[in-house]
Order: sequence, then structure tokens, then C-alpha cells
Amino acid sequence: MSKRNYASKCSFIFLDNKTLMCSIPVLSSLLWPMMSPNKNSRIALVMTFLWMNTIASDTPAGNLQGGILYPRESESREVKLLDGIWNFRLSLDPLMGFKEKWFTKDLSKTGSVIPMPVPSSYNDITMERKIRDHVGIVWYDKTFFVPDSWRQFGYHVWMRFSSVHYAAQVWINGHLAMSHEIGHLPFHREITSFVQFGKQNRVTVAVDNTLLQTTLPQGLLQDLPVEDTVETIQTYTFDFFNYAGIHRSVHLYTTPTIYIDDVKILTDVKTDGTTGLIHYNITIGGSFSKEESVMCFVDLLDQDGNFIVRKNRNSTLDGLSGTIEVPNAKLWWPYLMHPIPGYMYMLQLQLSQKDSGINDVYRQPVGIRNLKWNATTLTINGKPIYLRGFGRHEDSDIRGKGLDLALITKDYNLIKWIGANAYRTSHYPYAEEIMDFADQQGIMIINECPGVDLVNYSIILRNKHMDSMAELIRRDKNRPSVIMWSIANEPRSQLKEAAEYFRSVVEFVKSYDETRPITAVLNRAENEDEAGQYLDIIGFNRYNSWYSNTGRLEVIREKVEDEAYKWHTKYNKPVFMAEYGADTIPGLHINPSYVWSEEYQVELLSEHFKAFDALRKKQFFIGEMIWNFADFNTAQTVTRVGGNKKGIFTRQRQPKAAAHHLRKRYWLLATELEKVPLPLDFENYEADVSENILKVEL
Ligand code: GCB
Repeated sequence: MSKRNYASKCSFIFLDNKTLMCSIPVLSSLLWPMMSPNKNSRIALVMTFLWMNTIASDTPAGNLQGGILYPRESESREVKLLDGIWNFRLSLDPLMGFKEKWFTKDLSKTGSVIPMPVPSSYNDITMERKIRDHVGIVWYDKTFFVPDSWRQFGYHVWMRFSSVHYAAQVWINGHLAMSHEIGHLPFHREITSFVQFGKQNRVTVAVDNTLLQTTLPQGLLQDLPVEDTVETIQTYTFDFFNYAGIHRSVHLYTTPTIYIDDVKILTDVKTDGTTGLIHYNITIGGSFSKEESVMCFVDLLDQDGNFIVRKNRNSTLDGLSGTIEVPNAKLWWPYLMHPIPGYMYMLQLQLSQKDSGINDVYRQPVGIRNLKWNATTLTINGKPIYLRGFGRHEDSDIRGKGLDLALITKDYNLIKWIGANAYRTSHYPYAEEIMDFADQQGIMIINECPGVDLVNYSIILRNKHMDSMAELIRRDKNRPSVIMWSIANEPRSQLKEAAEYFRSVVEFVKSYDETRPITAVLNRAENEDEAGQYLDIIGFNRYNSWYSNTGRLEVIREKVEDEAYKWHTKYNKPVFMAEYGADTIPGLHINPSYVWSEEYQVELLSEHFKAFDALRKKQFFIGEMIWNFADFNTAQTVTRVGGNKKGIFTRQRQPKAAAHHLRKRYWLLATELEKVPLPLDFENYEADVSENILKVEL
């Protein structure tokens, strides 16, 4: 992944103009005396934190050294979850924690702390507006034990954060261990030299939620004069609440000193349609002198744990990469495209070094499928895909964007109940646990980075955008559910700088993964768009009869058909509608239908369905995704009543009338396209008039 160095160099140049390299504590102590408590100082300080964070230890190139495999227990690896209640404190003065070195002692000794759950956003946990709306830095800490047996076994000890939004710095027992920018993506570090074995240890995390024009997503800080002082306000144009905190699990885990650092898997299906191919490439981490003495064994197991292929046992020289042929492979199919969707094999990787007796075992799930696309069609295992799905959010009451296993399990049950086969991770990467479900249940994912509402194109922004894609691909490259990379949502793609910007981001993404098509979800008029020419597949968003022609449902059909056709004609690429919808207050009924009512949402959907059906006949139209799966929280604005209400489910995951309506369409489509039977509860009993009317065959 050498391209990262190029990108990170650009970051250095543009961040500081001097390619200044300096550790965070040093830099903060240099800057601190220069900061005066004037009107702009808070902004300057917060920006400084982000700036320091970016140029310090975890530059983009640093992040991408090595793999980011999900921590899994095995014969050779132990995993401890550090989830639970952590100590938490706001830093109203952004640099105070650095100046007073809060990371050198228990946070509770620096001032008063409150309990804060991890994983969770911190914003909605208390009744404090100053916590919910905080801009800048907060601190967390927690103590944990590292067993002495880990020292005796000679383990490497690692800590991994699956997502901290937006920027984070982590100290272990007062030592700066890692930093990371861009929420929604994991980062980890080997911390063996920082921990005390057989004793209590402390992890301290500083989290900064500040968004600037050079962060991804972008935001702006503004000064709000209040009495004799100035408050810093965070603004942003994207339409979801900027929840912050330690959003996903924190893992403490071990590897042997020589370990499987990464594995890249590409799968294919031979032209006979039944033989699966698994190409793998394993990377070893840790230090070892005699490469030849490291053996690498690769086994493939089916879902019942039976060995399918055991013969691939080779020495390092030819064992680190190779191809496994799977006769009569059980292919990975999307939900409702096959009686057994989401079939996952297990690739069992084993390293062993004879001299030291070290063994490492890592098990990587793998689904066998191929994707192909042309100007009109996207196929999986040779069959055309028609996407029936949603845009979604990671969002729920109280926990904000915090991972909640009960919630995500319910969400997948709803997705399957409704007969959907796909969704887009609008507008940022979702938790790995959410992606695991997609792999296992056959839900196709358009995997989006946090490039939402892009404007003010700059080299720093572009590099960060590339970082986010590189980190996302590093994390999700082996997932069969990921069928497209989405590099942006609603960028200002009419600006002339957009052309070069998107050309270079697409080229960059292709250099990491050529096996999946690249899309971006566009909303400028097709005749002014500069980005689509570089994409493989065009997604477009349009709120006909909502933001424009409000209340005029009769315009939808023609406008949607016309626009989809124009996108296809301009770029000669497959097209899907990535967003359409209407805000709806659950329980509001108005007949004849009227905006915000359940009736209006249902009718707006129906008009779109007519357009989609006409478009489906034209071949190039490959899918429909409603906005949104569920209601979600947004920034406070007069256009949102308690958040965005375009969900077909409420924020508590209860169906609006539109959910039942959409369910009928998605199942009928599945019946037409995949010949699946309708669910037994598809229709409620109404009357037994079967003798009097002709039965309609579904
Ligand atoms: C859009 C955005 C999405 C918004 C939606 C809306 O086009 O992509 O983030 O939430 O419109 O409801 O306005």
C-alpha cells in the first residue's frame, strides 16, 4: 500500500506548510503560551488539536502499515473486551487536559468525572445540553488488568478501537500510544511495552468531535458572542447529528510474536459455474530472522466445520499466497436470490515456526462469489442484480451512534421481513458487527466513506478522502456483501475542480480494489455534473414532490424516469436511485393525502414504484433505495421536527404504513425476479369470497 506515502506527504505540506514533525506533547507545550483567551482562541485551540493529531504519530501512512484484522480468539490469541462504564469528563478549555497532563493520572484525580458507557455516543446520555452540544475535546479513562500469563507466553499485547468519532489520542499508563482521525474506522497498536503485566493498567482517551473544511465529513466552526464571552458553534451541512465518543468496542488482545497480520482474499467462479476459486495473500507481522523457517498452512472449512481443502500446506515461499479450488462450491448469494443466501466458508490460517515453536491461528470467514459490470448491468455469479433497499444510519435513542447488538439484530430482522436485499452505509462506514450480519445473511452493501456533501475541494481534503477509502478497503476488502464502494454522497459535483478531484480518488480506489465497481451518489443536475464520468455506476438522489413540487405527487413518475434516463445517456453506465422519500409523522393521517402524513408517504412511494417499473424495462436501471430505513437524529433546524422523519420505521423501529407498503413491493419484486414464494403473512385475511371472484395468481 505504498500509495499512502504520497498522500500523507501532501497532508504534511498542506497542513503546516513546513512539513513540521513534532510530537503532540511537545507541540502543545510550545503552543500553549501563545494562546490568549481572546474571542478566537477556542477555535484556534481545537483546530490545533486536530492539526497536531494529523501530523503526529498516526499520519495516514502510519495508519496503513499492516492490516486491521478483527480481533478473534483462537488457540494462539486471547481477546478481552474493554466495553463497559468508563470515566468521562468534558474539557471546556480544549487544551487544559494536555497542559495539565490528565493522561498521567486517573481522570477522577483531575476533577469530577461522570460514568459513560462504551460503546455509545456521549451526547444523549445525560440531561446536560452542554454535553449534548459540546464542541471540542472530551476525555475518557478506564483501568484494566493484563494477566501475567500473557508475559509468560511471550505474547504481543494490542489495543484496538473500532471507532472513535472524530479524532482520538490514546495513552496507556501515561504513554502516548496512538492517535487517529476520521471516525467510523478502526485503529490499533501493539502496546506491549506500555503495559504492566499482572497489574492494573490505565487507558486514557482524548476525543475531539470538531469538524473543519479539511475533515471528513466537513464542518465549520463559528463564533457566537454570548454576554461577555464567545461560544464556539459547530455547523455542518450534512443531515445527521454529529454524535461523538467511543462508538464501538475496545478490544485488548494478543498475538504471538510472529503473527498473521493480514490476509487479502479475492474470489471467483470458474466458467463451469460451480467451481469456486479463492485467491489468498497472507502478510506476516512481527520480527523473525529466518523467513524460510516460517511455515504457513491454509485450510478451508465449510459452515459445519468440515475440512474442504487441506492440501494447501506449503512453506513460506509459496504458502503466503495461493489459490484454493473449491469443486461444487456453495456460492455466496444475496438474500432471496438463492435458497441458501450468505454462505460463508472459513479460511483457517496457521503460521508456525519450527525453531521457536510459535504458532498463530487466525480464522477468516470467506464467501465465494464474483461481480461483473458493464454499461447496463451488475451481475453476481452471472445473475443480474436488482437492488431493493435503503439508505440507513447508525442511529438510535440514547446511544446515538453507539454499537448496540440488540438494535442491529432487530434491524436485520426488519430488513429481511421487508424483503430487501441491499442497503447503502450512508454516509460513513458502519460497525464491523453490522457488516458481519450482511455477510452472513446475504445483504448486499454499498459501502460508503464519510465523503458527504463535499465542497471546498483541497489537496488536504482529497488526501483525507483517500485515507478514508484506503482504511475502509483495508477493513472490508474480504467481505462478499460489499458489492460497491461509494466514494461520496451529494458532492458539489458541478464545480470544475470536482473533475480532477474525483478522477484522482477513483484512480486511487482502483489501485486498491479493481474487483468492485465504484459509485458516488449524485444530486446535481446531470448536465452540470463533473464526477460521473469516472464512476462505474451512477447513483442519484432526488426528492421530487418533497423539496421540490411539494404536494404534487403527479410529477414524480415522469421526472424520475426522465432523470434516470439522462444519467444513463450521459455516461452510458448502470443507474440506480439512491434516495427518494418524504418526512412522515407516525400516526398523522390526512385523507386526501397531505405532506407529513402516512398517506402521503405511501402515495409518494407508489408513484416512484411506477417510475421504477417503467425503468426496469429499459435494462440500465439496477435498483431502488428508499430514504430512509428509520427516522434519525439531525442537527437542530426548523426543517426537522425531532430529527429526520423519512424513515419507513420510526427511530424505535416500529413500522409506519409505508413499511407495510414497501414490504409488498419488495416481496413482489423478489417473486417476479427470483421466483421466491410470498411470506405467509403477506396479506391479512379480509373475506372468503373465493367462490365469487376469479383467483389472482401471484
Ligand atoms: C439527502 C441526503 C440525506 C438527507 C436527505 C434528506 O439528499 O443525502 O443525508 O438526510 O437528503 O432527508 O433531506
